[in-house]
Amino acid sequence: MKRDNDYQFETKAIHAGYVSKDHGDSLTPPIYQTSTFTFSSIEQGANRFSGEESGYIYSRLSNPTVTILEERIAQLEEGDAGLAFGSGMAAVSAVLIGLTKANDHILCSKGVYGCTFGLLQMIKEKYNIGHTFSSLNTREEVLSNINENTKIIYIETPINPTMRLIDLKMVVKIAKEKGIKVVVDNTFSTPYLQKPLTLGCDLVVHSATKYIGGHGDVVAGLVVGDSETVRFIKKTAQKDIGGVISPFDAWLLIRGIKTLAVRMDRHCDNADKIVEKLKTHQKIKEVYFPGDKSHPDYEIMKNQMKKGGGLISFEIKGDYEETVRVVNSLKLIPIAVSLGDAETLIQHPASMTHAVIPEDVRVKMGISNQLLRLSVGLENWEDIWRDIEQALG
Ligand code: LCS
Repeated sequence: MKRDNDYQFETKAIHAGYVSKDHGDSLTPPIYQTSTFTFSSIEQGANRFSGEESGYIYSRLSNPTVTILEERIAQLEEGDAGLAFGSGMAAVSAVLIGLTKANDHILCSKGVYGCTFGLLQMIKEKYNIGHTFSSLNTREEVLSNINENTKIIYIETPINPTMRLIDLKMVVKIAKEKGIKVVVDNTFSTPYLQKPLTLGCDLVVHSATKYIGGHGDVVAGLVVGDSETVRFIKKTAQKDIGGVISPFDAWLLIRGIKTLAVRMDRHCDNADKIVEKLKTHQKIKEVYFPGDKSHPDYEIMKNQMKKGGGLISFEIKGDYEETVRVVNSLKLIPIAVSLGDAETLIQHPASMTHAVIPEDVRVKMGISNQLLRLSVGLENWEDIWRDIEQALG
């Protein structure tokens, strides 16, 4: 299907970016499992390298299966162009390194995935690209943390794992006045629930390992934005650094995306039901879920997300030992990092995904030793709840 903005999300998820007659009439996109492409003559090879003739050269530069994926995610995020990577961190690092140089500054949401935190530390130490964490929850808070070297405002919303949200329209307004790019990690929401580019943000990044793939069988990343910026990132921070995706992994994502809308609806419905149960259980101290009316950012959720998502964080009443006891008593729900899979997964951010963050910083970010993160899967919600209830008991 060529670009047709009249089609709805669910239709684009299945057809966008693929024309079967260009691929031997195959209904399903083929896996072009090849490292390189042949030229009919030395002149053609030279013309492909110079860009005079379009066409494939070598799979680190581009590959037909990967192209289908890139066009599909671009259409779903409503951006001009997409770029696929071998992991979410390859995508995040390509954007942050590609759009900055030494002495620049990144303003970042107070709370990001642990390895993004680690990356920010590393580029500060090695290249003097500084950063500041801010709640970004008021105009004053955003303005007071911008300096003349700020090039990027980097946002997770919902934030992993505190589940706080950031008002993207409010941040975009300031960023546009100051000429700063806004980059949103849309991993938790997916374009089905939230489309940052339509709110004026400049780039979206994904750990496609999560809901986009949806089946826990691939590690991958994606970037979407305007053609010029995406081309620049490809040239400066993908082509020569090399964090590309394999054709097979691209194919797994194309397959996963077909069911994104139906999966997200089920993840969200299941999460809504589990939250209601958790909230009334006497062993639960606090539940953090943006789809819940009592969440401090519920109004932001209503404005910029379709639903609350499939992730819930919560704290158990009692100490760390009690938290350990509950988690180790689960029978159905695996203890595992990652999220967005068919299987419900539980993890302990303080000792797992966010363990690299020093304890004092981590606690200030809202990640206590009692905090657990549940990625609600696609199982029958009553079975999920039965397992949690017996573990709490
Ligand atoms: N951004 C977010 C919001 C993430 O949650 C992750 C991984 C990444 C980027 C990096 O993506 P990756 O390279 O792993 O594809 N988050 C993980 C998590 O919460 N548990 O395990 C991995």
